[in-house]
Amino acid sequence: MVSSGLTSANTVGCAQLTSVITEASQMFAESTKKDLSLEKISLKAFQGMLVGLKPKVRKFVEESARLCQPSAIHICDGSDREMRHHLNIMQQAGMIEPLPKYNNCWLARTDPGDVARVESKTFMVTKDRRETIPLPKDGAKGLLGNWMSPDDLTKAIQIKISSCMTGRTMYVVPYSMGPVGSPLSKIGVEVTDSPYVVASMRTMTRMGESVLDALGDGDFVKCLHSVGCPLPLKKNLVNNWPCDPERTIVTHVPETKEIISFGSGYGGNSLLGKKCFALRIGSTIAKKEGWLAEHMLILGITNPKGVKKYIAAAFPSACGKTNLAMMTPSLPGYKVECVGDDIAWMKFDEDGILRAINPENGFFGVAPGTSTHTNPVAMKTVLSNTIFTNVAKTSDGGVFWEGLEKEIPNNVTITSWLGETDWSKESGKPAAHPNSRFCTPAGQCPIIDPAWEDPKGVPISAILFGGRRPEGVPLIYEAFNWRHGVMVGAAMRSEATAAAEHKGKVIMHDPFAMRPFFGYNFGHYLQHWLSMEHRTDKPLPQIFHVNWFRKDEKGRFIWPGFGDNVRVLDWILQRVDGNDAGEESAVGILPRPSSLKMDGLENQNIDLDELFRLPKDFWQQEVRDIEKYFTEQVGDDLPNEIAEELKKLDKRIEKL
Ligand code: GTP
Ligand code: SPV
Ligand code: MN
Repeated sequence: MVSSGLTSANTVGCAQLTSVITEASQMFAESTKKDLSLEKISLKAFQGMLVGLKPKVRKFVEESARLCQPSAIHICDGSDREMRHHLNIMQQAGMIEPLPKYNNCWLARTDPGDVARVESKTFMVTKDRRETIPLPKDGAKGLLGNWMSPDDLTKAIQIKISSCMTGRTMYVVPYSMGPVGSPLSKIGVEVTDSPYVVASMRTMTRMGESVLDALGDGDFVKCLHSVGCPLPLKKNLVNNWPCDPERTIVTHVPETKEIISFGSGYGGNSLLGKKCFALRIGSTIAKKEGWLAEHMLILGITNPKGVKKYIAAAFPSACGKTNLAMMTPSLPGYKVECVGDDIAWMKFDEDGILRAINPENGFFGVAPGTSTHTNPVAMKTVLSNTIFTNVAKTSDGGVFWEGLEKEIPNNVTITSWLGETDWSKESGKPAAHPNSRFCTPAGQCPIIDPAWEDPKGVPISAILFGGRRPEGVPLIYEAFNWRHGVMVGAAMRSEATAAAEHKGKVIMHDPFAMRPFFGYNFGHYLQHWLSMEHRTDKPLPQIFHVNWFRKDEKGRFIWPGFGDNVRVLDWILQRVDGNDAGEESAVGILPRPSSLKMDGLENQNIDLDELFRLPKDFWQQEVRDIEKYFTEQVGDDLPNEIAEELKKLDKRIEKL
């Protein structure tokens, strides 16, 4: 695994890792007596273009092909014609079907064993374990990511990926995270045997020829993805959806900038530009280069006076990022525009202003709960050029999911995501999978921000943290300062959702909404966030914590949420403006009475006292839980500043 003898000056006696893919393909070549020449593969496909690739990309593609043994290679140009071709292939294979009610929309149904990210099978690979995860203490099981050694990676993947594409086409997907050519953008090349992944990457990233041109012979993130079902099949597919859930593994090597994902064709497991590159590998690059790669939406908000600010917000998976990013404000005179709904790359510009780009090009949004009432903008966005996955369909060629009950014609019948015809609510089962999603081009969003592709990014005035907290956590509070804000991010917790394989609604720690996406040791990540204070002489964005999900004793949400969240954003704008709209509390700065605009909600009986109540016993327990989490999970890697901030919180709560 480790290359012999070569020691680079900046790795202090530690040999550099060689490319896992190079090594695996060499080992495969040595271990088999087969003819691994590419001629017979490439003649069937795009020989001319393979020859036309610049040396680094070509080497990667050829090594991947030797290792995975596809029967053809297709180098994607990113054109409309090519997209139609891939949709055709999938339709013929029975992987997708058209949704004639809309324009160029499609329904894919996965194998029910392949419906969400598999965090337990996702690994970061470094020589030193501590680089990836803090040492858990007191016998605790580490919950801040999974580490694997380079040697174990070789063992884990060698057999799985050797010949894994036999009989299939290997697609080569060159893609840019961020506008092509922006100084904030980064390039990846994904080889995959899934046309679904190709079509989805075409929507979610800038993909194709222009990216190869921008890349030249430069470095890129190498992404190898396989559904793990070589032909002929060993067992029948379910829903014509190839995957191998029992053997699924998703691995990342920051040092060599490689991602290898095997066995799953869905979501963050397979669209490797998203969580794998933009967050896991991205956060390691950001650490080195002095910027931030975060699981955050970015929105622009204009107040009735015409003043516009940009806000970034980190909520865990399925906790409201897409909805906030596309919000239709219920207060008159406000306008929200969307820059991104899931990921933000943020960097200081030459003036010391923190600016953000959305590295993505599309939305991979949660379907259930999306409706013309909750998110009319998303509903308009998905009417064309969208691939829906694991939603239900209606007999008139449309889609259905939980939350759309009032929006489908009376006379239609519903087929559930599992293919049950004549589905009804009485079955007691959901029509759509809770993690069913739409994959739709961002440029189609009716409120996409005019600056969403600005290569410089947009200036960030406020950063929000939040989660699903049924109890105790107020609707909004502001951190006293940056350090306190970093502690608030570190202490984030939320109810588990269906976006990953967790069961039930337990409250989980999810610091910075990044728990499943940290590319390196969370303690070092905190240090990196703290260091932002010293990287600029301009004011940093103000930090806030929001909770749309507090419930009453009957389990009902006590805040209307969605478009009414603009009332909270309005208060944030007042604070950013320096208005005296807040008062100190034990947890942070709360809105002064009447500074939260409630006009128009008079008939809804909203219990503001309950929304902002700080129960002493709850907060004492909260501090104890966070302290335990920090001690057990982060241990010696916890920065002192964070431990001190938690102590200060504890003291303030004592006085409640
Ligand atoms: P990922 O794409 O997994 O990262 O999720 P996300 O953070 O973008 O979450 P999204 O906006 O898709 O919301 C997930 C679920 O939460 C949907 O079912 C929404 O309807 C629901 N939701 C979003 N905002 C609110 C809110 O303000 N109040 C309530 N009650 N539910 C909300
Ligand atoms: C999330 O889980 O936060 C998502 C969906 O955005 S996935 O792309 O599958 O990670
Ligand atoms: Mn997400």
